[in-house]
Amino acid sequence: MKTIFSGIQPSGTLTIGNYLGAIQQFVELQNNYNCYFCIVDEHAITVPQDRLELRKNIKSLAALYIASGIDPDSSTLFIQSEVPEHTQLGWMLQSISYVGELERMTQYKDKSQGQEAISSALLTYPSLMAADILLYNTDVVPVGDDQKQHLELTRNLAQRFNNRFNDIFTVPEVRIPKVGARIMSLQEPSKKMSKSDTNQKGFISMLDEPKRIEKKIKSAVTDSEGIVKFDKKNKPGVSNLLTIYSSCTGESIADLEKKYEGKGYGDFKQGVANAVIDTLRPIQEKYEQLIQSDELDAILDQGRDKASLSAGKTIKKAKKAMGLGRK
Ligand code: AQP
Repeated sequence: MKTIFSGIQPSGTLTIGNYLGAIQQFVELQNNYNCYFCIVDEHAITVPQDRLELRKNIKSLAALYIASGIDPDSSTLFIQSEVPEHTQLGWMLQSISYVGELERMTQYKDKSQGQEAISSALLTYPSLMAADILLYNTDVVPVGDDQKQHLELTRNLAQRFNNRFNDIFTVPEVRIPKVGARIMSLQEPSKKMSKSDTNQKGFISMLDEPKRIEKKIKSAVTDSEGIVKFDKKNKPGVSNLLTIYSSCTGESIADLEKKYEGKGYGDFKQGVANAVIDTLRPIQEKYEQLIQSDELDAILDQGRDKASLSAGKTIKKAKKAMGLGRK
């Protein structure tokens, strides 16, 4: 059975973008792959985090993974900082990463823009991400479109290590969903929807109440044309809403365009809101049960132990290949 690894940062409450771009495909894939799903808290600290908020977000993310349909008995769900091999291999991979290639990452450029003091971890984060993936002999990494460049770097680092030291890492393939790979901000449809966006109206959180979802979608930026048509270049707002609608219901974009032919944006936005609310309702109900139970800690303990077993074997081989330690 092939192996999948994917991680999500506990840098806020997940958005519908994280769900449609990442979690939804994890749920589909989990029966056919050996899956590792990681809460990458060490990535979250590449930008300042409030200690108590971070703790809360870690637990919340674990509950959201499970509430969305991840089965913790067949998949390994764990927290990155509880398996120290991640930072160990991350450091080793930093030693073969070049500053130039790290500086070329668009996420680094975006997140460092306008910052007075940029943490060095923000720059070296892709090497840690490569370590996350390579520790588990990962074959496939399912991610949203925004992570494509980091995945390319991971592949380069794996090949570089294998050529320079010993052939121990599997070079992973990236898997990007056909629809929903990049959900855009509701307020600035040229920008990716992000959970850490300071404009609350730009994203739909997976835990938003139905009324709030409706309000956010109704105030989403569209255009003055009044025609429901997919045209990313000229109608980015409407195209984004069509993508969200289609990813939530499984209806094709062409069918949705037909359904709303001759109707205004009011009807269309109500349809989008209903689709999102119906998608999130069962997840929110399950989430409420889980977040109040002790079950989560037991699941995360079990995940940590399973992940450590595999990570321990890889780090041993990687250290030996590089000549670290005594044997
Ligand atoms: N807008 C999006 N559309 C589709 N997929 C998305 N993903 C993120 N945003 C979208 C996918 O979600 C997974 C987890 O992402 P992450 O939390 O590790 O980091 P991120 O990509 O930086 O996500 P955010 O929400 O934008 O977080 P912040 O605001 O903290 O930077 C990945 O598979 C990603 O592709």
